[in-house]
Amino acid sequence: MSTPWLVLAFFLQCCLIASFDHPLDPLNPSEINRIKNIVEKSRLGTLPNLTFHFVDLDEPEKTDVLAWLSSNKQSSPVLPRRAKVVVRAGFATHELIVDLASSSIISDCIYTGHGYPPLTFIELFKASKLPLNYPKFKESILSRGLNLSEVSCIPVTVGWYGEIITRRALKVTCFYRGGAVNVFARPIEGISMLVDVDTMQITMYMDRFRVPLPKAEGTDFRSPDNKTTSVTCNVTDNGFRIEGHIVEWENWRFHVGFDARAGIIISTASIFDAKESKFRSVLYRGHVSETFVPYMDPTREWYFKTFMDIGEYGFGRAADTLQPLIDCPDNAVYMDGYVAGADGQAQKMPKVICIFQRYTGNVAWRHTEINVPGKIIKSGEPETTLVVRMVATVGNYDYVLDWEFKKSGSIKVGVGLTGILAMKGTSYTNNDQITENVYGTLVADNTVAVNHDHFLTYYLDLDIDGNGNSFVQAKMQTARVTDVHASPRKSYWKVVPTTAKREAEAKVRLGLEPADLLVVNPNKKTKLGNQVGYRLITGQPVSSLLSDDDYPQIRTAYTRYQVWVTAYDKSERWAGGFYADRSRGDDGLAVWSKRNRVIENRDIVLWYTVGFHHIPYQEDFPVMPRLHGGFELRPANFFESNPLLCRNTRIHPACSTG
Ligand SMILES: *[C@@H]1O[C@H](CO)[C@@H](O)[C@H](O)[C@H]1NC(C)=O
Ligand SMILES: *[C@@H]1O[C@H](CO)[C@@H](O)[C@H](O)[C@H]1NC(C)=O
Ligand SMILES: *[C@@H]1O[C@H](CO)[C@@H](O)[C@H](O)[C@H]1NC(C)=O
Ligand SMILES: *[C@@H]1O[C@H](CO)[C@@H](O)[C@H](O)[C@H]1NC(C)=O
Ligand SMILES: [Cu+2]
Repeated sequence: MSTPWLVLAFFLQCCLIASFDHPLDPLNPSEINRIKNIVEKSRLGTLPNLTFHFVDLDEPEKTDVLAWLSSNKQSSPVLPRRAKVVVRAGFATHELIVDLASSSIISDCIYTGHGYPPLTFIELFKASKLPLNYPKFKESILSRGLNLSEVSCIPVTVGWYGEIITRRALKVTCFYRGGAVNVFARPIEGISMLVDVDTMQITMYMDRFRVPLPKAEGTDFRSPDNKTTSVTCNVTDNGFRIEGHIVEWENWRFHVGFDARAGIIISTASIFDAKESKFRSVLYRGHVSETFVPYMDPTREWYFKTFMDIGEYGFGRAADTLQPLIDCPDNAVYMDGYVAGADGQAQKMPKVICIFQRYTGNVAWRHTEINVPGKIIKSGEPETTLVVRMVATVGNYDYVLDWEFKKSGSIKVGVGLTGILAMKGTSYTNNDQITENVYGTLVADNTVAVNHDHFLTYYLDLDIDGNGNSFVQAKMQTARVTDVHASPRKSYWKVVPTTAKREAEAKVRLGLEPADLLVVNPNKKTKLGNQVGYRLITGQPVSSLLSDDDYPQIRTAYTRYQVWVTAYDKSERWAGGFYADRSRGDDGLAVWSKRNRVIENRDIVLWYTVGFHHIPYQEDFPVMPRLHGGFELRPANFFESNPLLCRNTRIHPACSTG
C-alpha cells in the first residue's frame, strides 16, 4: 500500500464520522431543558418539592452503538435518544427514563431501597447558611470571641453507621476566615451539627469543647507570581482534530463526553493499525466511577468523614473552569460541559475539559548500534502524547484527572491530588507536646492534618478487537532447574497464564504474587499466534486498611481489591452503588461480582482502583504540591511489532502489509 492512499483512507474515515452526531454524545442544553419540561408537565410536576438530582444520557444498547459505528451512518436507523433522570418529588425518589423523540416519560419507578441520589448544589448551599441564623451557633461563635460575618460553613455528607432508619442528612463544619482566604486552614473545632435535608433544618447541635483557632499567618495559598493570562489557541496547530465530541490524533480516534457524575467519559476509543489498514477497538467506555476518602479520626466530630464524592456530589458537577497556562498549557483546546441544576435547567460549565498535545521530554524509543563494523548507527523518536484533562474541586481537595493517549497504543490515566488538606484545630504547637493520638500530623501551630486515604475506582470497558474478551493473569513463578547436567543455574522464573472463568477468580489484591494482568481477545491472534491483548500496568498496590465490619468499609467493600472484572451489564457503572449517599453496601461492584458470572470470552469490564494512603507532611501546608498516581493500559501482542514505526503518517519497511 502506498503512502498517499493510506493517508487518504485515514482522512476519509475521519471525515465521514464527523458530520453525524454520535449516539454517546452527552445531553446538550436544549435536551436537558426539554427533559425539565417533560418532567414538570407530568404528574410529578404536581407533587411538592420537585428537584432534579441526576440527569444523564441513558446510553443506547451497546450492540446498537457498535452497529451504528460500523454502518453507513446516513442510512442506518436513528438510535433512541433517552435520559435517565432521578428526581425527588413529594419526598420520594423517582427513577425515570425520558424518551426525547416522543417527549414522554417511558418509565417511572419509586426507589425504596437504601441510599439517596446525589445532593444538589442548592441543598448544599442552603445547608451551609443554616448555622449563621441558628441561635446556639451564634452563641458558640460569640463565646469564642469570633465575628459571625467571618465564618464560612461547609456541609459534608454523613455516611452510614448502622442506623436502621436513615433520612437525607448533612453535617456542617465551620471555619473562620478572619480576613484570610484559606478557609479550610482555620477550623472552628468542637461543634457538630446535623441538618435534615428534606426539611432543611438543624436537628442536632453540640458544642463540646474548644481549642485555639489556628492563626491566619502562613495560610495564604495564592501564588506570588500572577501567571494567569489569556492565550488564544489555533486548533489546526495542535496536531489533532475535534468534530463534535470526536477527537482524532495521530493513530487514535475516540469520543470525549462530559457527565455530571463522572466528568470526562472516554468512549469508543480505537487505534489505527497501519499494517491492517483499519481502526481496531480498544476501549468502549472509560471513566472514573467512584471515589472513597475515609479520614482516620474516629472521634465524635470527625468519624463520619468517609466521603464517596462521585456518588454523593459528582465529579462533573465539581469540575472547575480550567485556568489557561496553569491547568493546561498554551496549546490546549477547551470544551464546555452541561449539567442540569436542581430545577432541571441546563447549566453551562465553561472550559471544564482541555485537550492538548504534550511534548513529554521523554524518549519514545531509541537505540545506538555500535556492532556494525565501521559504523555507529543511532535512531530514536521523542515522545509526544495527547492529554484530555479535567480538574474536580471537591471542597478542600483538587483532583487533576488525565487521560493520556500515546502513539505506542498506550492509554495512561493520571490522578493528581492537590488543594488543601482537611485539618482540625488542636491545642498543640509542637510535636514534642503531643502524648495522645491526634490521628494526623501537626502541620502548623494548632493545626493537625488528619490521616486519610483516596481511592479512585475506574470503570474500563475494554473491547480488545471486539467484545469477546478474557482476563488473564500471567503469573511469574520461580522454577527449579531439574537437569543439573544441562545448566549450572538453580532457578529461573516461568510464566503461568491463568484465564479467569468466573468473576470470583478475577478479584486481585496486588503485590501478593508477581503477574502481568491482561485483557485479551481469545478469538484473535497475531500472525505469530499470540492472543491479542492489552495489559494493565498498575500503580502502587494500595487497598483499604479498614476492618471488614467497619461501616464505611461495608459501603465500599470493593476497595479491598484493586482489580475486579465483571460481565458487562449496562446498568453496572457506579462502583459504590448508584445511590451512594448514605448507602449500606447492598449495591456496587462487590455485590455484582458475587453473582460470579462467566467472564471468559465475554464482554467484560475491568475495574481498577488508584489508591493513596495519605499521611500528611508539613510541605502539604498551606496548599499541597501535586501528588501523582495512575495506571497504564498498554498493548500486549496487540500489534505485530512496535506501532511507532508504522503509523498512518509515515511508512516504514517494517509496516508493509506483505
Ligand atoms: C416544599 O414545598 C413546600 C410547598 O411549596 C414549601 O413550603 C417547603 O418549604 C418546601 N420544602 C423544602 C425543603 O424546600
Ligand atoms: C465583623 O466582620 C465584618 C466583615 O468582615 C466587619 O464589617 C465588622 O466590622 C466586624 N465586626 C466586628 C465586631 O469586628
Ligand atoms: C493578577 O492578574 C489579574 C488579572 O490581570 C488582576 O486582576 C489581579 O489584580 C492580579 N493580582 C496580583 C496579585 O497581581
Ligand atoms: C490557524 O493556523 C493556520 C496555519 O498556521 C492559519 O492558516 C489559520 O488562519 C489560523 N487560524 C486562526 C483562527 O488563527
Ligand atoms: Cu490526601
